Amino acid sequence: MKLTARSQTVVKQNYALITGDGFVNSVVPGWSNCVVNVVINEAMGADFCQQLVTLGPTSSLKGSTQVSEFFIYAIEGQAQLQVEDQSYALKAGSYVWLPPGTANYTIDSAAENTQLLTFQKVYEELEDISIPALYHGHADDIQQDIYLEDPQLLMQNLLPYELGFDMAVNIFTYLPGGNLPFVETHVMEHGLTYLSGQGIYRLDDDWYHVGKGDHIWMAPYCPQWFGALGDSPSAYIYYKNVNRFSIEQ
Ligand code: UGY
Ligand code: MN
Repeated sequence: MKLTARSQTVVKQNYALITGDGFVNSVVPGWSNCVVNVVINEAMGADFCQQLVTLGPTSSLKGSTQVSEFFIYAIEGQAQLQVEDQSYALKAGSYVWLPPGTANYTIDSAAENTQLLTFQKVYEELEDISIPALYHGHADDIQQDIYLEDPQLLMQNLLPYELGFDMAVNIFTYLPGGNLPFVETHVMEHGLTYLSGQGIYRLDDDWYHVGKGDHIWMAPYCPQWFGALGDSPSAYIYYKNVNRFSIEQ
């Protein structure tokens, strides 16, 4: 099945669909010879930052995380991440979570057109829980769990489900015809990037045809639903704030 009526960028108070048609590059001090698209951040109303970074052989990204945690996922290509005396190969599907307080990181030695997706958020410390150490892995090594008892819906949790982590990053794969079983409305917000396939996303009372290369921000309580279209699986990677909801004021 071929579907061509893909949606264009829409930015609303409660959500944004960013399809890349309006991207303008941003300069990040310490990052050179790369293209940085700030897809979602506080200026939009979000409580985190999501960036798409395109690198090549002369790119060099140097920085420190300070009060934020920094999640990096390689969408395509390859590059090398250096933190202190450790080196990590980033190839399609690799990811790294850098804790707050990481003094010096460097990303370089990238292949042409390497694409990295990043999620950054100010880390919320808990009194009795220590901050996790750097965490890394590859999506191929993470098992796909059946989501809400529907074998059409496969969920991969890239980060451990432990109180030390206040963000979750998951890859959600829908087999052809799969859809969320209900319209979700929840306090957590999302930043999402399509990795493959296509489908219809409901955001508030609006419906969009979305697919590979599109990004979505969903504010807390934005009603959301997704149904996959086409004859190949549909997958997106998404951020969610977790583990820090309090009833104390
Ligand atoms: O984890 C979630 O809230 C997820 N099911 N939301 C979504 O895919 N829009
Ligand atoms: Mn959700």
